Amino acid sequence: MDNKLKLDIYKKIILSRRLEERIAELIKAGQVGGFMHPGVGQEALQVAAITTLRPSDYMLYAHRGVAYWVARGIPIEKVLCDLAGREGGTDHGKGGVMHVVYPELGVLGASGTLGGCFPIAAGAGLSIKVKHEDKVVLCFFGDGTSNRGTFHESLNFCAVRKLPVVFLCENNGWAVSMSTEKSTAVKDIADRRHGYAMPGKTFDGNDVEQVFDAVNQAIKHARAGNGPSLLEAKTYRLWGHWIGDPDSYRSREEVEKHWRRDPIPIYERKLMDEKVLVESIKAEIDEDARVQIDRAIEFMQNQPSPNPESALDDVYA
Ligand SMILES: Cc1ncc(C[n+]2csc(CCOP(=O)(O)OP(=O)(O)O)c2C)c(N)n1
Ligand SMILES: [Mg+2]
Repeated sequence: MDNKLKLDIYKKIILSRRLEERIAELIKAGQVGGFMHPGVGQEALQVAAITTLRPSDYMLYAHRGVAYWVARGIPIEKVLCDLAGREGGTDHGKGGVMHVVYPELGVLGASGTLGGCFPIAAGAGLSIKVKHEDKVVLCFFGDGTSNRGTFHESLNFCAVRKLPVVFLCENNGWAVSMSTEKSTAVKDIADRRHGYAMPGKTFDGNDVEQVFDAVNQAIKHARAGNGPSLLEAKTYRLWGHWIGDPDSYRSREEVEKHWRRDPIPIYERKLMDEKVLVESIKAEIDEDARVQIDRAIEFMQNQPSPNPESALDDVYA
């Protein structure tokens, strides 16, 4: 990773965190009615992983956080319009943030029915193979989602057909109020790769370089025609499951312990030690994020609601 790439990743992580903090304020103040699963604590992993893709590749995001879209380069004002139900959104404000779709950058959306992402990723991978395209698919999913039956069907299919799909589990320890320990027999979800004879590994999802290296290697493997991989990034959801979640199912000590592993100060310290980041640039990056977010919120607030007569437009039938 060169210094430019490191700083670019850092900027996107900061923009994601600041945007989510503002979204939480807007929702709590009743200024937007949208629903949102915050990704605070998981930004480093999402940004570093997506940075390994080319613009022509496909990705399916999981339901948590804004960093996927920031990392992919979807204009943040569009995402805010999706959240707020305004015409300027990627889906004209009709699908909410669970359905941000941006085909220009291969963003195929998320599946509100968790586990729906796996067969969609397999289908995208199959289309690449049939059309002999030079593309790959990156499919994010949570630890809880890994226990759906579609996981088995899709990973086996991708392995048998050697499809260019990288499955990346964001293991944040919880699925709403169900801990991974209670729901999942294996300690490391990537161990399931042995059942599908595919490569993969478990790594620290709060360490930008570990994520980048592991995902980059799996993406290259897929691009070279060698088939799918199963990766697992260990991370933690630092906020509640949704904005407003009373979060009463975890101890405060547990959450506190993980705040000490917040990926942002970890990466900042690393970049400062390497002299890639200095206090003045850090302040500029923060200010730039604030300006971008202010502009995007203003754009969103000036957008109309979608016309009710357009409700059935874009519906496939
Ligand atoms: C099939 C299905 N079951 C339940 C839900 C409700 N639900 C939404 S998010 C969530 C938790 C998912 O946990 P995980 O996959 O670990 O992702 P995380 O929320 O931790 O990021 C659940 C149960 C759903 N959307 N779809
Ligand atoms: Mg989870």
